[in-house]
Amino acid sequence: MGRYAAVDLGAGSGRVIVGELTEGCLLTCEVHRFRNDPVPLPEAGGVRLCWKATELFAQVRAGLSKAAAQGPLEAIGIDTWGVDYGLLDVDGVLTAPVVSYRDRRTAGVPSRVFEQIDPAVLYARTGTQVQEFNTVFQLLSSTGSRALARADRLLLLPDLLAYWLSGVARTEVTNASTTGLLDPVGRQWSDEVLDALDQGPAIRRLLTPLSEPGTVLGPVLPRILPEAATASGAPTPVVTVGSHDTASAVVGVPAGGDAFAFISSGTWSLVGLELSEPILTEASRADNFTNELGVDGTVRYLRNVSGMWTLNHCIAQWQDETGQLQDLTALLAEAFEEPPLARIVDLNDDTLLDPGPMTERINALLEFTGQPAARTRAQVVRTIMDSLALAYRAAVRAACRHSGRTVDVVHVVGGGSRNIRLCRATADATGLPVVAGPAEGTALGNLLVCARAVGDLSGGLDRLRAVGAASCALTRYEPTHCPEALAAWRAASQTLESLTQGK
Ligand code: LRH
Repeated sequence: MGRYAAVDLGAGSGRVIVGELTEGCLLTCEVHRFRNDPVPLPEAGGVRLCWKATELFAQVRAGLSKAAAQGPLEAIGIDTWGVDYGLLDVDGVLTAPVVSYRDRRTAGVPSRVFEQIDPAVLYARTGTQVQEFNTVFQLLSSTGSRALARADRLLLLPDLLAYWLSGVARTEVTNASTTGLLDPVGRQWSDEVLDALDQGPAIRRLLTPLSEPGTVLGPVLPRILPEAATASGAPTPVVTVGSHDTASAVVGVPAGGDAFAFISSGTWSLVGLELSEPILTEASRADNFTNELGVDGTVRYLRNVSGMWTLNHCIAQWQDETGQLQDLTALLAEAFEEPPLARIVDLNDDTLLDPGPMTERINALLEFTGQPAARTRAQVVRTIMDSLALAYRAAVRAACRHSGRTVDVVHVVGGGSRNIRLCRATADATGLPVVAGPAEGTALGNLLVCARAVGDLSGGLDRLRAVGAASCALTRYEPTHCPEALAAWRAASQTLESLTQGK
């Protein structure tokens, strides 16, 4: 029936995926993939880790151009990771490179901000978990900079790419909910937070109007991408989707009903529940939950769990040290020969946040918490996998506790859904069946919302998810019933709790 293009940018790689709607299924095909590595750039007084924004745009164009060469496109939707943004001057030109959220310019900024606004009030107004890289902290870290003074508009990354494609500057609301400046109840910028900050007026004047997912922004500019056209020959419209990648991933969860937990498993694992209202309690804040906005008025109540980031950097380290490509499947097989739950670390520990060699940092954490060192690669990988499954268990249980909801299944979408051993461990750790797939859940969610935005699909999330579920192969993992194994997971979860207490 129709063809749509999803631009899905992750912090390690980007892709353009075409979806074709036929007989109630969305058939997807990746037409372009590219690396996305931040680059350190000198700046007065230091070095900043930056995204190559214009190069990313060039790759997006190249991918869309390939997609358009294969047939008409009825819509283009863009999603990326959250929090990062570009600043544009009155002429629409970037006033500075787009800084990566992994840059440490925000170190210590939250505590300075809390002199202006009480963290409890900030949470009650925005529902956003404090992470140093939240947009609000990034902005306040560059107070007084020329880039900020010369800026006329702030556009989050997917909105910036959409602006470069269509000339229309809007802020899509699911990604706006990662800024720390949004009121998740009214789904509007939070006047109360902006009023409380010294820099509030300077920030407010940069913010553009908000759009919900599924809004047609406008046709792609013919001078930017002349080849992109619909079946009727008009320039392809750029539409807003869940432009925060996790929001699109949650649309791509092949669930029926609402008794499910989701894990969107990529560089980060985002673990939580889909709710109709945010939870803004002190208990929720203390437990590091965030209320991000979802498609169709929903709230993604979730916790960020790091994990694959740590594993990926271990693998890169071994590759550098040995000069040999590491085979993840073989590493996982060896790791799962090791005794289970022998070592546990808090994967969200600040010391694991920076890129670079990881194994020493993991061993430092093990030593600090009185555990045996992980001496082999298999032991390191097993430590990460067990710790990740435990972190999933903790997040699912805490989300249920805070929301009063019960769930009967955990859906794992994203690259991690291909990791059979992790999926099995997750089923055992949570005590719930795990349904794994689709691995490209984010692109699928993006495409489903594209199709609906231009009228090719109708109905709510249930309907979109039914089409999504019919479009991919899923694997189900049942949890163990072995009492000893269950007891071991219970005991290990108490260890993890003691490691994370007070953080
Ligand atoms: C995952 C993600 C996550 C953010 C992080 C910056 O890709 O969007 O939700 O916290 O990247």
